[in-house]
Amino acid sequence: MGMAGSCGTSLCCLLLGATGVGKTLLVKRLQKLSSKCGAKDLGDPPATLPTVGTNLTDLPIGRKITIRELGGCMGPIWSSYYSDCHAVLVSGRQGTDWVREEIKYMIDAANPTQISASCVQLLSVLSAEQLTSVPVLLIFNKIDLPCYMSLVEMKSLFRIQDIIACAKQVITVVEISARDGRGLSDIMKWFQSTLHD
Ligand SMILES: Nc1nc2c(ncn2[C@@H]2O[C@H](COP(=O)(O)OP(=O)(O)O)[C@@H](O)[C@H]2O)c(=O)[nH]1
Ligand SMILES: [Mg+2]
Repeated sequence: MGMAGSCGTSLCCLLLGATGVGKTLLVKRLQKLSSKCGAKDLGDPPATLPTVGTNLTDLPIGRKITIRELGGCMGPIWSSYYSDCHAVLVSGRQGTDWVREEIKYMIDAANPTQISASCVQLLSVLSAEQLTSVPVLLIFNKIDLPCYMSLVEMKSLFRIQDIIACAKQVITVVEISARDGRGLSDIMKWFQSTLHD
């Protein structure tokens, strides 16, 4: 069971990703969408504070789902939450900062040891033994921001297709904006089809 007790009877999902990619805002949006009133109008994005440590949120989607947000700085201990995990959401942002950072790493990657930290983190998640049969949702957030690289180009830079082909998990990719709400319904559908039982 490990850390399992922390989720009680609900299904544990881990939400992983670097600081600032929009994990907390995404969780707040999903919470609003899954609440009884269904919130057709999301309204202005609520303010988020940088998450210190970890953050637990319950979503009443069919069976109760508990999302545990773990930021990039927690990377070294992500694996202590892998046991009893039912799904993993890995988020990255499609916005300019992230792309710039990744391009920088990628271009510097004439030196093969300099692959981007987030790519390495993703690969380490996918190769974790406890997660071999856990469904994975790969989230590209902030599609509302201007981006000088198309998603197609970015996916090929990250070799997303190779990663999906080599991984043991079923990986679904979604493009979203936690700010304007695009793609959030795809995440809800993913939860419903992945975590029904
Ligand atoms: N433009 C835009 N900004 C976003 C989006 N998602 C989150 N943000 C902003 O990014 C910042 C960091 O978000 P937060 O949820 O705290 O990131 P976290 O560190 O991953 O939890 C906040 O200012 C959010 O309002 C998005 O889809 N589009
Ligand atoms: Mg946060």
